[in-house]
Amino acid sequence: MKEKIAGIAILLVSCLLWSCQPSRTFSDREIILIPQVQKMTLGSSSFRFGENTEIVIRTADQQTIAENFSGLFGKSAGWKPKVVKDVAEGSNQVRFITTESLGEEGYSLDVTTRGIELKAAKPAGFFYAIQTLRQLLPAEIESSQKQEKTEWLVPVISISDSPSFKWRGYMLDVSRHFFPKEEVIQMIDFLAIHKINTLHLHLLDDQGWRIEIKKYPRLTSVGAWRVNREDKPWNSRPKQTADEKATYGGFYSQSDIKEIVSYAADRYINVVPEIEMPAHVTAALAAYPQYSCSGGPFTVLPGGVWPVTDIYCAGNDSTFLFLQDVLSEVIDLFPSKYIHIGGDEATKTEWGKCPKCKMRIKTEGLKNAGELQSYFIKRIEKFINSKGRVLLGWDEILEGGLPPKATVMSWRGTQGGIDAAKQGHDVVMTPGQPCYFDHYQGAKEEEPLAIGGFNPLDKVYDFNPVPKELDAESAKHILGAQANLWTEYVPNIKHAQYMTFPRIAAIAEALWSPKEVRNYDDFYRRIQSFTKRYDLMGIKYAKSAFKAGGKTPEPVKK
Ligand code: TNX
Repeated sequence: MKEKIAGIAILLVSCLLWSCQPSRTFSDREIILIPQVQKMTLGSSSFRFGENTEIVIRTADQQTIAENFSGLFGKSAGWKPKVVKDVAEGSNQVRFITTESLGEEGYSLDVTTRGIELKAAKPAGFFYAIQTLRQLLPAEIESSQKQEKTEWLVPVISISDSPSFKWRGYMLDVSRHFFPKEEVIQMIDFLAIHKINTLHLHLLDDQGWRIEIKKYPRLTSVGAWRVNREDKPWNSRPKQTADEKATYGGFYSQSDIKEIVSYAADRYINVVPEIEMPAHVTAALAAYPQYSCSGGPFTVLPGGVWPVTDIYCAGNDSTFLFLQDVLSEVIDLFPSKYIHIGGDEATKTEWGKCPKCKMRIKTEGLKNAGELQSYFIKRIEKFINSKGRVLLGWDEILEGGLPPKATVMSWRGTQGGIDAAKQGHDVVMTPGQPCYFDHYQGAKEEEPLAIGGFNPLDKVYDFNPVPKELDAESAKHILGAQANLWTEYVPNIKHAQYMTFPRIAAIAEALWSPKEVRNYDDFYRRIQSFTKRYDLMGIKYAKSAFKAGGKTPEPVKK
């Protein structure tokens, strides 16, 4: 009896202590979420995270999500909420509750003073619930140093949320400049807080081949390296001479790739590999010149050359066998449904001269070199489909007829995407304006040298991936959109971050949040506070985005 009373007393005292902890009520303006959520109702008071807070999960996927979240406290608070399985409901818990009705990526989040409930149907939904919860916590949660003074309060709030588009992408060109595995992994973390779910890696181009292929070791021993002309402007870099060694570059081993893919998967980011063909392949031809029309020799280009006429030979069956071998290894490494085969900017002068290509045009009954490109891509599509995957390509794959099951990435404006959607093909929108993050984001004179163009924050924010020209039926084919960071003018990861942030926040909101909650002025206010997280996470971002109120300056009248 005595023990029972003592037990009840302890319980009462600890309850009292718990509820006596100061809490506070948050105002609307303090809730800084990016991308903005679909619906939220803010209440009064708050929930306090503390050493005894438990995160209650049921499945292995939930456990990974919870452990990663708890790990943030490990650094910034100096303690970690314990992740526990299947314990009885109590106070001071964050509970994961599977709720079938919430779709692929949707979730709800209910915070009371006693505890937090996260509901989702799928692990991705729980992941996004946790990202929102993370943003409700003080920005100091992002710090890697112990924060003595921070109170880990979250407002009492009720949120229900799900994305508008299912493709929320970011492309990193790792060919023009190479970014080591660790830098890509860090970028994945930075993308994930914005609920970006696709990382497209542009793995090869004329200036470097970046992925180990076991059957063709020269692709990386030769193709990953170029002469170092980084001291010269991109478009005036002389080619490698006979007495020079190629020392500048790098590549991902297959084990690096596995690590990147699995790190991304734990953050609900699908990594889409791009294996360019038939053009933008000088690095491959430097290693294996036999797959060109002329036979070479070639060297990996240290900078820009235009046009590049050395492309794969479409008349030679061994080219296709080579590409199938490469794609087989790639497909084994990347679980992605989509395999990107490039297809852009193929200058076909060599095909016009090549006896094998001419023969192919004849035997296949093709009209011209344009149709030969379509033959090339369709033949590769058959192979990709035979492996259970979907071919994705730049909008040039429309020319000469789309492969029957292909998905199109529309980059030369939106027209390619409109045509493809009308033909019943899926589309990812990535028009140069405003999706190219290699373009300027502020006044030229004040920005680091960029390729050109002008895609400021407000233009990115206002992007609607669904063109007016599409009726409701065709509009369903627009999977979403993607920001592309080409890196001719981006020599290191800090510069890549500068070009990416804060514009990625703008596109993330354009792709996630419904029209009703989207408002540029409000976003502009939120993103300025949000940069406190960027600072604490060590993200370099363009402060220049905040000049002129983040609005595109009026063109100067002459
Ligand atoms: C066009 S977009 C390219 C890239 C360049 C980019 C520069 C596309 C499919 N091809 O090779 O890097 O412009 O903005």
